[in-house]
Amino acid sequence: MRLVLLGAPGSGKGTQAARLKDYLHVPHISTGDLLRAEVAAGTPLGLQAKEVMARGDLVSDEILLGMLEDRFSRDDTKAGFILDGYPRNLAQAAALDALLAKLGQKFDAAVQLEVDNEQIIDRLAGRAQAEGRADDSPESVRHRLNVYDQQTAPVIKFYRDHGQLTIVDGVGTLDEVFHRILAAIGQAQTTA
Ligand code: B4P
Repeated sequence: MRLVLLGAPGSGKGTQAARLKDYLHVPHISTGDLLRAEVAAGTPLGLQAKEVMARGDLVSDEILLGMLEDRFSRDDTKAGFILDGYPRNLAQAAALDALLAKLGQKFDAAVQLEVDNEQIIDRLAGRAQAEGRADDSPESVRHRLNVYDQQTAPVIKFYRDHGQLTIVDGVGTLDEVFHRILAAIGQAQTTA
């Protein structure tokens, strides 16, 4: 299964991708996690990304594509993947198409988790308290939501226009959202 998970910041992409990975036995590729690992390791790339992420802006397309090509060069992605946090603008959507075409792959579904802004602000305020992530400050969250509307919403429209989009209600318990995603991608559990 090759899945692209879309949704506003805090919509639960990372949370659900972690569960989907265990269920579908494919790697979870989170561009946010890849970037945070670079920041934590203090690499030149991480130093470049740190301020941009804290502000809530998007890190450059060039850096992201390099990271993604590197990750996709690993053998574990041949059986499938859950891509979380990419693409975030139309240039990245085109780059993803080109990368997958080069690898002779296509994704099976682009799933958008829909959550209203009020709920997102609440969730990220909770995570700010629990984890202290710099980009979960109220100011940065507001900015991230604007960036999402301006740059990522066109990607949703692009996939919708191409008949590749599946929308899932992201409000509910973690289990409820998880089972909605499985149903939407035709992988619902068939327990006796
Ligand atoms: P990401 O790491 O992608 O972060 P996110 O959008 O905040 O996370 P997500 O939607 O996964 O939310 P989560 O499950 O954690 O990006 C961070 C930054 O990295 C970006 O702002 C950007 O700077 C950079 N970046 C990443 N990808 C990039 C790209 N392609 N191009 C350029 N820059 C890029 O959930 C959030 C919270 O909600 C958690 O606390 C969770 O516990 C809670 N939650 C989840 N599901 C819930 C539910 N059903 N009910 C209640 N709470 C729930």
